[in-house]
Amino acid sequence: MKKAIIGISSNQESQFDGWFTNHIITYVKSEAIEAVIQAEGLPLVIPVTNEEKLLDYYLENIDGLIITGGHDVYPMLYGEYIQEKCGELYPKTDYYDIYLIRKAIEKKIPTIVICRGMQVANVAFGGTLYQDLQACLHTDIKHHAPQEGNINVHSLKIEDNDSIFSTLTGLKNQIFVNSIHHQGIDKLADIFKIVGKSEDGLIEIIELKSNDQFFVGIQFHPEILAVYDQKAMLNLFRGMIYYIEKGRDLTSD
Ligand SMILES: [Mn+2]
Repeated sequence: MKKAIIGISSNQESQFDGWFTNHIITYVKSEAIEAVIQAEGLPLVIPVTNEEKLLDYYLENIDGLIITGGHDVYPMLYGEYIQEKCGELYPKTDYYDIYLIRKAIEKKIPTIVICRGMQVANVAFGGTLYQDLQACLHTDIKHHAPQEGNINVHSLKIEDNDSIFSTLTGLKNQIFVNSIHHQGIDKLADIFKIVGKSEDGLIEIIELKSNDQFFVGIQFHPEILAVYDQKAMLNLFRGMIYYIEKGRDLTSD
């Protein structure tokens, strides 16, 4: 049986020391790849490029897409100047992610956008971001807990128990999640609906208002929780692959 090919977006970073000093490294967090493998999909890392024809070729050949985390989104893309607490920017990945997300939704490719992936999806459709949660939202919740990536550090209220997220994970009402972010969604783009919020009101799970395609946006990191043995989160990735396979004629492979 042919496996579902899941495109995984990558990131780039300039190296200032070590073996690759003065080189640019392309990377993906291993848990995103591992979650797809555990869900029995075939991960295909998509290189960072602004060559639209090349990205189109990837989009033609993938069955599903995962947009992973990375740098902060360039504030000019949502009409703001850079504020003091804004983090490191890398505009090349902004254009790359926005191109992939817009095309994936247009082509109805099943898509999960994670962390910065959800933020950049919101920007791609006209939404805005908090450049720094402590500075903008004055929250007491520990959203930036990078040392505890495999631990659930704050709660979320699920506002839509019939969402794709709740249906696939079985998680409803109140859940606990990890948190490795300092930015977040401010104004939500019109095409999305809120599925889950943290106690301070920050949007942490979104889906499309139109229910005719598979799209889930998540501010926390289900791929890390999935590989740290949280079955419910692995079921999100399994569910995407099941959704893809159900729609394909598997007997022809
Ligand atoms: Mn959070």
